[in-house]
Amino acid sequence: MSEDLTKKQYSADSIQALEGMEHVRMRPSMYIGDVGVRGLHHLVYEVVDNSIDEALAGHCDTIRVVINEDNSITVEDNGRGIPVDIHKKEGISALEVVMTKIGAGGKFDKDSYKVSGGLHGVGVSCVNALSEHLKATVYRDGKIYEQEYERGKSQYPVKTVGETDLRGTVVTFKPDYEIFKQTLEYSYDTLASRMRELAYLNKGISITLTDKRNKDEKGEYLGERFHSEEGLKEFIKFLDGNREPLIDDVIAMEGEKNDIPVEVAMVYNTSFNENLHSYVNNINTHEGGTHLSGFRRGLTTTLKKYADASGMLDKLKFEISGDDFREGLTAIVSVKVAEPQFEGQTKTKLGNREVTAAVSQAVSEMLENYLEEHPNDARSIVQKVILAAQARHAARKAREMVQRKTVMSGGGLPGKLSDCSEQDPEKCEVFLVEGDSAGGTAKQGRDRNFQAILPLRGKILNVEKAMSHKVFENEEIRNIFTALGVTIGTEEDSKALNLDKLRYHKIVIMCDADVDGSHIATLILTFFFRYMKELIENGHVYIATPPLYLVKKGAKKNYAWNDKEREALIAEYGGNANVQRYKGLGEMNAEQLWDTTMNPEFRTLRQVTIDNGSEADRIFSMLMGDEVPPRREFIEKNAIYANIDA
Ligand code: 0RA
Repeated sequence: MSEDLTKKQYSADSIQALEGMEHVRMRPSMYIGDVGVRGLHHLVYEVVDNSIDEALAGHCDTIRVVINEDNSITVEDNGRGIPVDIHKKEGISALEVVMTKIGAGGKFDKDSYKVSGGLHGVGVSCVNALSEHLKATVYRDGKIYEQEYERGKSQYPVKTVGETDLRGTVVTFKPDYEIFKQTLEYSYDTLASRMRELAYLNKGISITLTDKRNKDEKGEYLGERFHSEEGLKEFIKFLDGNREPLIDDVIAMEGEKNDIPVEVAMVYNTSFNENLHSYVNNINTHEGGTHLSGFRRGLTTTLKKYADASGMLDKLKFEISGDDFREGLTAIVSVKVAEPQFEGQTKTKLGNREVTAAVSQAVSEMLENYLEEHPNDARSIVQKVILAAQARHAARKAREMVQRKTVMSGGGLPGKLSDCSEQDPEKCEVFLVEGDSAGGTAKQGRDRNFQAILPLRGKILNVEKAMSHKVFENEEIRNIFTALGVTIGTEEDSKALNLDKLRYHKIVIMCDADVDGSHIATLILTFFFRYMKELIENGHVYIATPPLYLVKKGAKKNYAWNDKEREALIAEYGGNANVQRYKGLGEMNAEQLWDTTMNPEFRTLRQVTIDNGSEADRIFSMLMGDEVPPRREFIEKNAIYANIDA
């Protein structure tokens, strides 16, 4: 390091900058969250964010993202181009400052919304530090400038490489294998859903995604262009495409309240789910916060006022609660906050107090207008709210039973649960097993010290289509609640989850490796997603992967999880091997099940994660239709392999 520096005679400040870059490489998770699949994709978002900022400042309208053949990424925009003149304080070009100084970020403009907190806004220099190689090309003032870096260190001063009429910035980076040890492979779908989301959140900007690793039958690269003229209104239509609308149109507004830009769009559908998605400066705020509280407040007060005045509530014998106004509601709240304070476990909860009133007022005005202009829709909404209130009333009894049973220690556990002896939840695992027979095998095969088995009867209830009291009345679902030690619902919030008494930190869904098994796994996942989302968010939910084949020859035998492995084994055994296809867990004996699927030393568990909340919501609403294949595909695609026992 010092050799490089003396050669180039960097100033003292840039030595500090380099040390900053070293720190990023030493502690990458502090900057990008993790060095797994998520962190890898985060690098792309970080670079794209800079181009989005340039677009929001009004200087660019097109962003191109390319996944190159070698899994490097190119992000190109038609903005002003990062300045290349010598930065007075640093004594090096502004481009180099942006690329190599932690915290410079390239956000010199005062009027752009600086993003701090969360994991965004750490700057393109972080991406540079974590890239084996990065090349920046700037089209500006008639010239093309270029600079390359390796692991964050510039390889030469910015040079002019040609002339041009164009303007813009192109960044190509290859994530460093020394940092991203788990995988270097980009997921097209993951990037596509984020780019789509960004296009909806920032209307008018065109974002293209091209995958140069794959060509279609016509020899063209896989790719999409994301562009929205109507923004959130279209986003809502996209999210709710698989649901039946209750009202004619999407209710939407856009404006500024107390200097805070607020955008809201919402619709009611005939489902029983509440789908609220909130964003601050384009960041999905999973944990909600003041903007979401403002939305809820505005919605509740306005609808309540309308419902009271309509006389439709006169015969109702109990109070309407806040929840009742949100059943069948899909809504997006997007605000831009100059200095956001992020709180919460994952730093995705907005803390700025002033935002609540701004959003609440915006929502009230928007809704009042809509209700006044659409009396039929207004009646439909109020009727839906009344129905929700009645159902909630009915569900209360069922839910209270779930609560009471769980509160009792020990004795309240479901009879079908074969518990483990270990008491420390962190060390405990529970397998949710499809069917009593596989449950029996699992019970014999497990390590009873730390592994519990809960057999589930056939197909559990599809919660996507059921009202919540049906869900709480369902025996299998009640068993899951009590076995896990999870309670739901308080007086204020009927959907609040209490995980304090969670009895197992690993919850493993173990189903047959076939279409039916995938269906059952999806039903269970749907239940977790709708009723115990934090369980997934906290990384407690896993899917077991039983093998598909047993390959035998003489005394030799081994398992295969896919066709490639099967063929490899056959080749290894010199052909002519006996291949048994496992159609279900039931075909394995206890020992085989332990060896392949349950033993922490050999098994592969797929950890279930939520990359993109709105996309997950859309997919669950889509998958719970009648077709099984997309369901299966979803499970295979969305659970990442994780060597969680390492
Ligand atoms: C600050 C000033 C100027 C451009 C940019 C930042 C800029 C940064 C990025 C990052 C990716 N794409 C970008 N495009 C532009 C230019 C100021 C000026 O020309 O007056």
